Amino acid sequence: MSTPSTTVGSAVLGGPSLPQERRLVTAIPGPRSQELLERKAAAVASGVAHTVPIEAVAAGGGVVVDVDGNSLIDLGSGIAVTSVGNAHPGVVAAVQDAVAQFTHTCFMISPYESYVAVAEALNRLTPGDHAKKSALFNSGAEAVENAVKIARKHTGRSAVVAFDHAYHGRTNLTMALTAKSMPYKSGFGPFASEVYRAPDSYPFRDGLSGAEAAAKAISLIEKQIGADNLAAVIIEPIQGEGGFIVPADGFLPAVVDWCRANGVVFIADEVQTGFARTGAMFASELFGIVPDLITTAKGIAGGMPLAAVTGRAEIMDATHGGGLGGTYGGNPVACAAALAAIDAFENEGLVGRASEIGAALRARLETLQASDPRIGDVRGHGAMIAAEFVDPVTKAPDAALTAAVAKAAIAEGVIVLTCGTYGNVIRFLPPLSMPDHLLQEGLDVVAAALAAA
Ligand code: PLZ
Repeated sequence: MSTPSTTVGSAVLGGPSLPQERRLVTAIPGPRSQELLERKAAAVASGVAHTVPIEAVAAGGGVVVDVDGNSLIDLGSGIAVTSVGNAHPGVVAAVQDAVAQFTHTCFMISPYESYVAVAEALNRLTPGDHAKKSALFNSGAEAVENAVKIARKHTGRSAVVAFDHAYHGRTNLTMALTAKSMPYKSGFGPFASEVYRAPDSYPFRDGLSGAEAAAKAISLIEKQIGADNLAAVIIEPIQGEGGFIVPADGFLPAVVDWCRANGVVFIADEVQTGFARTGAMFASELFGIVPDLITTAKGIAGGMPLAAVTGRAEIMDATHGGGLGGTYGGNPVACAAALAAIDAFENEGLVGRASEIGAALRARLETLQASDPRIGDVRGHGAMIAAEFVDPVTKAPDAALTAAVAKAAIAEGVIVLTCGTYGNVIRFLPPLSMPDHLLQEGLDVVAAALAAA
């Protein structure tokens, strides 16, 4: 066995001090992980599935360590959450300090400074130099729900447009906004009303320019809904769960221009793309757009649950006092974590690191694609890159191949996630603390899995 884990007693300490190596000492799952998974099957609702069959006990840098002593390369960041690195030392210290001061007062009852400081940071960092305000919540879905509430209050209109391949969450309104039925919506209706779907821009499959795709969407919106009825258009600048779909140049600016001309609130859902992930602080910057409202979560607080809506002050202030809130929204421990994570994003070169990781991922995947026509498309920005697997002749999605490659990679100690409306995309979302050698080793394993599939 190679380098032992950092241990105190029987506990494995996480964070960057973990040995940065892929290490398999048992099959995945090992015997102790298997025991937990049996308890899970007996105690946890079966609707709550899992991708990697392990009991995680520590994580940091570029690895997740399980109870059996296996060290897996993390190419998923817990779905784009631990961008600053798992158990980032600054986040850990901030959480420890905050939790020892107070765990909760409820910001709506007794306000505290860290919430205000997070709002100030978001107002400063999000795209656009207009006056902005923020409100904090617990999850991405809750942020999206509140962005829609705010847009409706501001406009006095009720309709909302979301796009093909969209993912916005699992609550009732956000299920309605989400495009894919299985597994997110099937059997869970009836859904919230006044939600309409427009075609997105999906260059690999629609063959349209950005201007053409925007014209198609806008025509549908005008004919089927009417701008006068429309409160908001919501879109992920790069669609995440839907398949890391990067819209054609010009698509997003044309939609934003139309919204602005028609008094419609443009909401960028940057829950997955936000906070350095795409090689920009926010993906909207990559497309030259300034959203009216922007929803954030995931990467914002290094793994602590926190989410936000940030936007034009006059829109954010349209709501009556007491109209927004929640018991836990902007919890002080989560806010302290966010301030530490934001400090890391700004001062540890993580935007640049995301671009470096992206260049390495893209180069490797494009090399694979050149000799393997089953990789139909390689796309994404920064540390948010994906490969779409297809039938080489018909371009039909190949979900079976995708699942087989992901499963084989996980069995070899590399955490990869799939996505896509057709389940035929492998996405790479490494923590920005991922060392180069582990990134390359992870890609070696994926390449071998593909060759064998
Ligand atoms: N908006 C763009 O990506 C969360 C969820 C995976 P929550 N995506 C991962 C799953 O199967 O539940 C997401 C997102 C975008 C909103 C959300 C919702 O964020 O924090 O999961 O509520």
